[in-house]
Amino acid sequence: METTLVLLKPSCVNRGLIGQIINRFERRGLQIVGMKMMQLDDAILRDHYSHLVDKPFFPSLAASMKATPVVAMALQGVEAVTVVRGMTGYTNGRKADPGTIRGDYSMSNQQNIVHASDSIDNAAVELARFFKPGEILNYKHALAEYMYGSDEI
Ligand code: IDP
Ligand code: MG
Repeated sequence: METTLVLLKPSCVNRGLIGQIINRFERRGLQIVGMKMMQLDDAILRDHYSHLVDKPFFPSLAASMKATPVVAMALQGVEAVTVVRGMTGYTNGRKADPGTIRGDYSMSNQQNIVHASDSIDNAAVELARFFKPGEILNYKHALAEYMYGSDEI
């Protein structure tokens, strides 16, 4: 099992899409093991987007991520990092494939609805950044045996 971080960005919150996006993850069979709303600040955004702090669009990106609280989610499943990244789609919503979240809900390179961790290592770092110890809750998924073959879990 892997656990990955998803952020429902202000572009999702403001457009009233929280429920629709959470529904996609539940429908796929990902287990929600952590979820909360939080208001991001510059310090956490500089860490979270450390690979982008020197880009000219960073101030605009940071402002967009502070526009409303975000919903932080920890999602668990077999190969959850790759599965969720695939569901998220290409960064630029205009280029993202239909059927992905960004390809279905976004026309923007920046206001692209969701963040998803891009590797197992980054998922661990990002989950620790957004969730305190004890906020990720492991519990038995009642239907796990119907969602996976017995040799997959
Ligand atoms: P990702 O979210 O698909 O992993 P990253 O390259 O890690 O893409 O960029 C993080 C976020 O920064 C993107 O989701 C998007 O909101 C924003 N971003 C990336 N590139 C640009 C850009 O060229 N202009 C404006 N915003 C950008
Ligand atoms: Mg990224």
